[in-house]
Amino acid sequence: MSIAPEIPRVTLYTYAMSPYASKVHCFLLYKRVPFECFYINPFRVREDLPVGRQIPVVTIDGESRADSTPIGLWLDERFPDQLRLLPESGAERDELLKIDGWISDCLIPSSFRYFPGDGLNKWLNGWKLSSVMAKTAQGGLPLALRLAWPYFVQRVTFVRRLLEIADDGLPLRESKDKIYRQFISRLEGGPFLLGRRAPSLPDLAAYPQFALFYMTGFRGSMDILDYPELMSWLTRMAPFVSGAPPLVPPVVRTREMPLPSDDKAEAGAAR
Ligand SMILES: N[C@@H](CCC(=O)N[C@@H](CS)C(=O)NCC(=O)O)C(=O)O
Repeated sequence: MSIAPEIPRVTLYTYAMSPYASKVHCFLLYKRVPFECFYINPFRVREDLPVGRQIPVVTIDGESRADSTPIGLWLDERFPDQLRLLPESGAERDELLKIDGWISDCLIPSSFRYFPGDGLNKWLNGWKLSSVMAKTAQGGLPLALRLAWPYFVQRVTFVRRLLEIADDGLPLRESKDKIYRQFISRLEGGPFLLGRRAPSLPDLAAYPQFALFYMTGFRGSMDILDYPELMSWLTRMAPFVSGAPPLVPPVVRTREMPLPSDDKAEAGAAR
């Protein structure tokens, strides 16, 4: 009698709007690994997170790892028969990891500045963030805290650290233009980053940094529409990060990302 192989139980501990956790969410969707999301309540991190104090954490059959990029490398090790996030070795792997480094150390800190943004947007996007948290985090958030969120979030230590990194001395719109063009230059004219024909770890790390804010309706998120190369790449990426659980839960989704007109053909061609 043959025994069917056990499917490992995979859990992603996340916040719906965490740029780092959403990287890992896209890794799992791309690899088509079945998983579930545990949306942490920011006031229960110590109690509910299996290791450490930072989101994301992934648990596979009781073994837990933190930190988005090391989690990606671990997923390739643990699920070698699924699509790979990176080539096993070689110069291309190193170059792709360098781009991921730029995403983690430059694009993501900048997102913490661009969303909320300046002036009135700081408040409106701050409330948007607390509303998404309240609708997704286990146990929700008390109303008083939701109202104070735009003030409170800017004072959280790790957010302050990221905002310092993001401060390039430029006005917000110019800074965004610079960073978006730097991203486009890393496509090297190709369908995917580094001019590759298929997505890899940094494509999956970058996708949510544009899509999350757009799909949840943050003010300023529609600026991506001014960059045709960026929009074409986002459109090509969409079929690779479809699936369940969705990157943006329906309860907080206000817009859809564009899909290729013939998405199956495009996804098939690139694989
Ligand atoms: N290097 C980590 C950074 C993760 C991170 O900063 N996560 C934030 C949420 S987006 C967090 O949990 N911060 C809490 C803290 O640093 O105390 C990664 O790539 O996963």
